[in-house]
Amino acid sequence: APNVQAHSREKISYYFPKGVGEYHYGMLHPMKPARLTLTNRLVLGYGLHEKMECYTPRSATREELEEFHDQEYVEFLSTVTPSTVPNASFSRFNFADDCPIFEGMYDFCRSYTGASLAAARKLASGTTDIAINWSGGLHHGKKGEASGFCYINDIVIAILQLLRYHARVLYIDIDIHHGDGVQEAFYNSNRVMTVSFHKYGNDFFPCTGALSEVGMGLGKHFCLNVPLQDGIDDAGYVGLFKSVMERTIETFRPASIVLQCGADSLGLDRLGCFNLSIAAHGECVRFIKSFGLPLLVLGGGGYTIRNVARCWAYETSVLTGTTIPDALPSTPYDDFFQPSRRLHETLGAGRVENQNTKASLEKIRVKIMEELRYLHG
Ligand code: TV7
Ligand code: CA
Ligand code: ZN
Repeated sequence: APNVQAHSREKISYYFPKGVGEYHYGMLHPMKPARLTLTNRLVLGYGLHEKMECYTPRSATREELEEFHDQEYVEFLSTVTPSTVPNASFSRFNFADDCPIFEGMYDFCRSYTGASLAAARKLASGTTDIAINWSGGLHHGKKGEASGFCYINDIVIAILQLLRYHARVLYIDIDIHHGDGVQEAFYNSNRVMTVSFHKYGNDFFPCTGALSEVGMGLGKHFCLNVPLQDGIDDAGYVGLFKSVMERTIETFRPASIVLQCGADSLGLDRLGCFNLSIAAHGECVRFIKSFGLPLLVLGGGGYTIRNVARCWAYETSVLTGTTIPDALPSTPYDDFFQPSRRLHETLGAGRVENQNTKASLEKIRVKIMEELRYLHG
């Protein structure tokens, strides 16, 4: 029989907020919520919804946003509109080109955050093994400030929810940008370990995430950063990822894992400069799933939107343990996927020269293994 479902297959829950793909940051802005509609279409087109429990989550409430964010900041977010932008608040809360005030911005934030929170609650209650929210993962949001396309940090809010039930939570971030907002929120905590893989150097945003940032106070050694250079390839990235994450999970022994799957680490991304294939990105997800811990899977960056949708649809198949054909299903958005209409499009391997050498990656690996030895206590 095809697709053996006999023994202990994990339960997967999928959260897609109604209308989340219909918001617009502005025509020239690289963040396109429409990629979420595209992703959801591929997920449905492949029939993956039949392998999961699908939810249309409610939006987060103001109180839920204030679990992490300053009241004044949330008040500002909830009242400002494109036509009522007060100049002072503009600089105070860091609203500028990266974080424009667009129509429905507050509802957009409540929508993706509601989904991450519902997913976290489901995991905490032990009634699902894996929960997916591709609209979440906005890792730059700060307590009282917007940053890097992110206004509300749904990840921090979801982790705070998990911490009510779980002694230790591991956060992993494979977006090409440093997960600074999440790192900062838990920098002093020994209950949340944050690990980010990212491009570092030459003023690449947000310019944090050096190897030397390892946490402070009680949180010292509970933060890891893996700074990488342009053009990293599948073998270099996946090799380092597995080796670092295996040891981290073994030593930190988390009760649950939150995985931010930013797809701007793929080759050919509009803002990125790595060379990862969808298969390699998905292999990182498969590896984390293999530990069998409660897992919250979130989206994040990703700016070549046809590839973002391919990547997250593929990762949904990985998480549900389903083999899907390389030929994309037909959707109302077929034009987006021309000319190949294949899932595993070649993402211009070698477009960006690989500045990472075997030796440079090995040096990072050794440094991190040294750092992880402090965790044993
Ligand atoms: C999680 N890179 C978010 C990643 C956030 C990256 C940046 C842009 C950008 C913004 C635009 C735009 C852009 C072509 C690209 C120092 C600056 C330079 C604004 C123009 N085109 C995530 C944030 C990063 C906005 N910001 O991790 C409107 O690129 O580098 C910067 C800061 C100052 C502000 N300017 C860019 O993936 C979701 N922004 C076009 C229009
Ligand atoms: Ca990252
Ligand atoms: Zn990013």
